[in-house]
Amino acid sequence: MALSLSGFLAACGGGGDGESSGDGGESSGGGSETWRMVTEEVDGQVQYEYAEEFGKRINEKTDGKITIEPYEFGGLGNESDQVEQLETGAVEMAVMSPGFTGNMVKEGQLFALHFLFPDSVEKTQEVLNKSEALNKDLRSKYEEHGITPLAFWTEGAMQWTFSKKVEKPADFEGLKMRTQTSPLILESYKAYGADPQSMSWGELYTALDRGTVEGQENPIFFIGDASFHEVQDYMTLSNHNNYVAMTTVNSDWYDGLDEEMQKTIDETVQEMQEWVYEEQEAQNEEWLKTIKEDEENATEVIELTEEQREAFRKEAMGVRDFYREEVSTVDGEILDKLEKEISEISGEETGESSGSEE
Ligand code: 6CS
Repeated sequence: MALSLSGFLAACGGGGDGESSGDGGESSGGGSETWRMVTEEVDGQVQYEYAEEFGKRINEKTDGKITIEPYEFGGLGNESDQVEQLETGAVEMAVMSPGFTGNMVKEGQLFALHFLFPDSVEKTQEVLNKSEALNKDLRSKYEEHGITPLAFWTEGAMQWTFSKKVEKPADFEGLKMRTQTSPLILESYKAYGADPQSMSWGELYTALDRGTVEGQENPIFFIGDASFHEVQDYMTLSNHNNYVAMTTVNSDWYDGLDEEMQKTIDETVQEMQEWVYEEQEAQNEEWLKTIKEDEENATEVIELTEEQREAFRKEAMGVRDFYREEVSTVDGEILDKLEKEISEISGEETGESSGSEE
């Protein structure tokens, strides 16, 4: 995966089509505009498909006035570069993972907490749609950095892959685990005794192949599409967390749009919540089948029992205290509120054994 800075510079130079971008909604070329939307994934994967579908809908609703140019991962740099591009307004929109913004928005690291969201992906999406803690309180924390998350959505339950069998916390002892960059993700793996290190996913296939790292977490579609299963012998179905992505915009750019345009964007973002839920579900189901049937790159798929998951849950709970005491800048207030909302929606106490709802 070549990370092309020249692509980014070319895009900043106007993308070669003379159309406007990042100028607070002003247009050129007969009233037409192009907005750039960076994603952390490549063609065919959920985030990129999202950007294409979102662009199609916006283009139709604006009678062709607005064109959205989706960028694949690598087109404008790596995940951390993309955060910076949105923050500075070099791009207008981004699909972004909180796992790469932890050094900037400390509170957003709550997505790193294992066994926080309901076991059911559907209920998790319901929480993401309805939560005031996320859509109001956490949103305003991002806005302090010039980034507005318009929606949070799941890309599916997270699973683990390894070069060795992992079924209990002790199996993590000293295991070199790849994570995204948010520091709390690393803490979550230290709690199991692992030796985590962060890196871009663009380097991950090679790192797994060479044994630089021995394990990683991701939703199944991503494990399959990025071919991580080819260089890993085991996949542990742990459902230890949900992969959450955000539809984000540069705050100044968005605030500078007229009300009608903001409404069109907001409505489309809301419509897309159901669309992307179905997209991730279909991709995750399809890839689980494909990985299981791939005889050339055989992967042993281990489904953890509720008892086995409970052992991980126990070890993970201390990380919530760490978040409240060491990470949060508001004494864990957003997490407390989110936990209440999760309990109301799932009908369960968060953090206690809940049984599988799949
Ligand atoms: O593991 C990662 O870093 C990548 N995983 C997904 C599902 N999307 C993009 C992200 O960068």
